[in-house]
Amino acid sequence: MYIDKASEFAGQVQQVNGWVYDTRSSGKIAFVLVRDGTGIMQCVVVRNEVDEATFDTVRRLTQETSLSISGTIHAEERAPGGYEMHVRAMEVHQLTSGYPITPKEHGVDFLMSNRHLWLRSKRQWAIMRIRATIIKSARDFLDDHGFLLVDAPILSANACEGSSTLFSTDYFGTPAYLSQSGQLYNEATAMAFGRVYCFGPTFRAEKSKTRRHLTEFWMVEPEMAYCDWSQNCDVQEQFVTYIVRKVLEQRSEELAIIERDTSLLEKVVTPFPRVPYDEAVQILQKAGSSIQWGDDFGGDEETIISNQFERPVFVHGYPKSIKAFYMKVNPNNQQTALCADLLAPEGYGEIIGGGQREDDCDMLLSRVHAEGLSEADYQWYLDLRRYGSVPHSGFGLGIERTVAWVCKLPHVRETVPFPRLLEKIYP
Ligand code: NSS
Repeated sequence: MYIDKASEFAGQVQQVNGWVYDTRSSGKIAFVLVRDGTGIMQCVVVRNEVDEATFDTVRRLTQETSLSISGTIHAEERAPGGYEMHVRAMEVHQLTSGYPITPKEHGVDFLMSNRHLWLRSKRQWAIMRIRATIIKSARDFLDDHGFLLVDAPILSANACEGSSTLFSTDYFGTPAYLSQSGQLYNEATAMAFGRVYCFGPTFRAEKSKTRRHLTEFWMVEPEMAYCDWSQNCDVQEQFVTYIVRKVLEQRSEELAIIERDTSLLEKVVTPFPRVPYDEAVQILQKAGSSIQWGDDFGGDEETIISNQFERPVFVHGYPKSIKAFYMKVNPNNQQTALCADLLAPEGYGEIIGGGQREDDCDMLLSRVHAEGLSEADYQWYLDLRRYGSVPHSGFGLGIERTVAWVCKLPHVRETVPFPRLLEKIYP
C-alpha cells in the first residue's frame, strides 16, 4: 500500500515500504513515523501485540532506516493523514546510523551540500509536489487550448537572449551553445502548426548571484501565429490563473506544510493590470528610485512595482534598446517594442517574458546587424519572414520563479531538485 491511499484500506492488513521519519516510545508503546514518498504514516507498536524481538528493534530504529512494516490500517484523526497502522510485523532493510540531517536547524550551505538527502524532508517534499502540479497544469492548459507540444533543440548554433550568457561547447569542431530559450524554433513550428509550445531545460551563464537566477532552469514557451502582443497577454493571464487555481485545489496539504498564506493566491484572478513602461518608470521614481527612461529594471525595481498590486501585473512597451533583437518595434513609437513582462505579486517580480515578434524581414535583419549577430547563422530564422510572414507572439514562463512565488520562497535554490547556481554544481 502507498500511504496516500490509506483511506481505501481501513480495516485491512497492509504493508508499507519506506523510511523512518521519526520515532518516540514509552515503556509499552512506540510510535514510528514512516514516510514512503507519498506521505507520512503513524505506525503504532504495542509491546504485547508483537514479539519481543520486533519491539526491541522498534526501539532501536533510527532516522532514515529503510524498512517494510505491516499491520492493520485504522482511521485516527490525530494521526498525520487521518490514518494509522497498528503494527504486526516489520522487516528492517538497513539500520541507518549518523544521518546528517537531523530535526535541529541547519545552515543553508550545509543543506545545499546535502541536497541529495535534504530532498527527503517534509518541506522539500511539499515544494517538489507543488512544482510537479505547476508543470502538469501548465501542460494541461496548453494541451486543452489547442497548443501542440513541439520540442525545441537543446544544442543550437544561435543565441536567442544575447551572447553574454551563452554556455558554449564544441560540436565536432564548430562552436555550439546550450539553448537559452526554444523561442526561435517555436517561431518556425508556429508557422507549421499554428499554436505550439515547448517545455524543457534552458541554460544561461548568469554571472550574477541573486535569489532569482539559476544557470539551468525550466521554461514553458508557447508561441502563436496570428497573435498580437495584447492577445498574447490575454493568454498569459488565463494560463497563470489556471496554474494557481490548480495548485490551490490539489495541493492544500503541501501549501499548509510550507505555511503559505493562500488568501493572497486566491486573489490571482483575471484581468491582470497592464502598466506601460513609461508609467512604471514614474511609479519607481515616486518610490525614490533613480531610474531613468531607457533603463532596464533589475530585481529591486520589479519588486517595487509588483508590491503595488495584489495580482500579477504586466509591464509593456519597454524601450527596444534593452530588449532582445527579435522583439517587434512599435510602429507608433519606434523607440519601444511590442513586448510585455509579467511580474508576480508579493515582490516576486518577473515570471514571464514575452511579446510580439518582428515579422518584417528588413527590420529584423537590421536588428540582427545592430546586435552584432552573424547574418549567416540566422538565415533560417529570416526565412520565416520571407515565406508567409504573419504577426505572431509568444512568451516564456520560468518554472522556478513561478514555484518560488507560489510557495513564497526567499530563493530559487529550493524550487528545483538539484539547483545549478554560479558556484554550485555539486551534488
Ligand atoms: O529571457 S526571458 O525573459 N524571455 C525569453 O527567454 C523568451 N525567449 C521567452 C519566449 O518568449 N519564448 O526569460 C523568460 C523567463 C523569465 O521571465 C524568468 O521567469 C525565466 O524565464 N528566467 C530565469 N529563471 C531562472 N533563472 C534565470 N537565470 C532565468 N532567466 C530567465
